[in-house]
Amino acid sequence: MEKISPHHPRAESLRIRACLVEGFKSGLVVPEGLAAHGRGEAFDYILGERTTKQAERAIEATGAMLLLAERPVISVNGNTAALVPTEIVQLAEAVNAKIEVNLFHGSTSREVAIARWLKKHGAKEVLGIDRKFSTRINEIHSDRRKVDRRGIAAADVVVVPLEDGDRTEALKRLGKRVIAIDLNPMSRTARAADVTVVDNIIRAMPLLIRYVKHISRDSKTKLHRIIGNFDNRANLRGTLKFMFERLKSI
Ligand code: PTJ
Repeated sequence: MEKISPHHPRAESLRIRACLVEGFKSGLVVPEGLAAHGRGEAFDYILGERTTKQAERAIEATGAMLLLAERPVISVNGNTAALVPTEIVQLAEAVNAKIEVNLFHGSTSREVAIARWLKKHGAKEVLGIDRKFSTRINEIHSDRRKVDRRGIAAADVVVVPLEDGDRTEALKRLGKRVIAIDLNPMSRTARAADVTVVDNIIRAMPLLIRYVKHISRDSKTKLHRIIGNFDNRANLRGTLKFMFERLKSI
């Protein structure tokens, strides 16, 4: 990876970009993933590249929902795999979730490369690869319709980081609870999800793992209360207001 001076004023942003470029070169990320990252960066810039109060609230609700879930699944695409492989594995272990590769731009070789990469980072099992367990969700109108019988097809809660719009709505129609991580609070995914974490996945994942550890011994009643007190629409409105105020102050 190209050396980035720690003194560069935008060192962290350059480091994240370099991760994606490496991911692209090694066959994890599609070219469209680089464009998607650029869109995310623009929103992150408006957020001040910080985790907002609203994002923290959504992260807490995410932790509670995952701990209460019976069959939670973390869906992984190219960008997510390139940016936070270790954290995906740690979160899955902390909440006993399955990890499934699910791609918008479907490709067997990329699925295999992503599964291999996640295993290199400690994942014991990665679903979405073995044709034997493959099934379809017809309501989804992209390559993402191909899912694993043991994973997304059977899940009650699905985490969908850096997502395109169509799938969240379809998963909701199938009665699943959906948690999105998306820097764009106006996206269809952000609006359709039960919980939307509007934050850079790079910051959100370590924080989510910390929250999960913090609340993992809480009673089910307390976890249900955290979810009951969380209102995604109000939280998204709060995020938009935060962005608006920040733009005004700039
Ligand atoms: O690997 P694949 O084939 O599954 O494809 C992955 C991409 C990301 C290309 C695909 O899902 C896609 O086209 O997504 P979209 O529709 O561009 O949406 C991606 C969303 O993620 C956008 O709303 C971005 O703002 C957001 N985003 C980008 N980078 C980050 C992010 N959100 C959180 N953290 C980021 N680092």
